[in-house]
Amino acid sequence: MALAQDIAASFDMGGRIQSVRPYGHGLINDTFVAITDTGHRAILQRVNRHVFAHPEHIMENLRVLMDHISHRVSGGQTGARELKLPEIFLSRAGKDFLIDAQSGFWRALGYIENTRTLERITDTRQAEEVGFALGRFHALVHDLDPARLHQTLPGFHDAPNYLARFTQTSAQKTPDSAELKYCFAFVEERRNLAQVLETAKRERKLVIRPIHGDTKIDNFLFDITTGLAVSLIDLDTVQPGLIHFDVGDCLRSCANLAGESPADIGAVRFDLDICRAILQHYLAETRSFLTQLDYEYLYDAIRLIPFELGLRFLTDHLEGNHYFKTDWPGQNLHRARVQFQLVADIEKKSKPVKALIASFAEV
Ligand code: GN1
Ligand code: MG
Repeated sequence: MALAQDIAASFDMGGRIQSVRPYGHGLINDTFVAITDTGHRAILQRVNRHVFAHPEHIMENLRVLMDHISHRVSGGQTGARELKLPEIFLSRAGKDFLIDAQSGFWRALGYIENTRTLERITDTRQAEEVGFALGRFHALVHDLDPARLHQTLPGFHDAPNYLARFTQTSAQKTPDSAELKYCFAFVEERRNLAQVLETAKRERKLVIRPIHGDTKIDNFLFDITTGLAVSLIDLDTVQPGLIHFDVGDCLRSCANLAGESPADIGAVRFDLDICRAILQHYLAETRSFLTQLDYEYLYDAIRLIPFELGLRFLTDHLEGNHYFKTDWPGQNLHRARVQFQLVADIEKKSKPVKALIASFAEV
């Protein structure tokens, strides 16, 4: 905390720092909120260097993104509703980040006032807002050349690679609990699923575009007064990818009303009403540039991304929890089971989900 306070004072936030407190529930970076004597708030983050090999690339991407979006807005091409991005505060040395004595990588971003995050979606209007915000984000960046963005996390949604790593790690372990046995068998039955998007990408059926990369519910900001979604934050994983990663990730997070760590795994469901509301409003923003093939791979993405995240949690559990922060020893195994339960429910509902997508594709 003392370090975070020192660091906060080394950024130019337009006032003297009054307090610095831990903030949010991120599983990767260390996040704090700093308040100045002028009443301004800023989000201060130490980026996890074990995850991001080149954190400076995150900041370069953010500049490219902001430049592109402000261009679009000033060009008058967007509708009246705008999506806000956090401003970047410069360090007192005039840079977008600073490195502390232990090589820690810090950056400070503007806090978007009068907003809140939702722990879970409680009505379809919020789901419509999520769909709008993700769709608008994709619409704003779809004409940005993805080659202008760094790969901040190479292979971030490379499911075959996650599967290969799981296979290697699990080969050295005997599943010694009913939970592990269940998870191992669950993965075995779905080995073929892992390659579906990577194959489509290789065969050029799907297009590489700039994506957000981490579209869970926690990263959507809602205006406290109006309830409208006004921002999509946590832009560390903005990089070239498939919009399918974002849509799949958004639905696996938002349509699972039990959340990522429920006490009762049996309560995990894929909610069709939430799915419908998100997709409808997402597609209203993106249909002008999506292709027929994009629609054809949406169901696969919705099924794949929770499977991929389950694999990531499970592998991290087996490897000693070096990647995802945990509060208790079996948490990553528990998280994996939650994602697999969600996959199973999506599979059970494959008919209505596919019908929904088909109905939107025809409009
Ligand atoms: C991580 O950045 P954070 O903690 O919100 C992870 C995502 C997972 C998510 C699951 C860089 O997100 O991929 O979907 O946890 N981010 C990274 O909660 O690995
Ligand atoms: Mg993130």
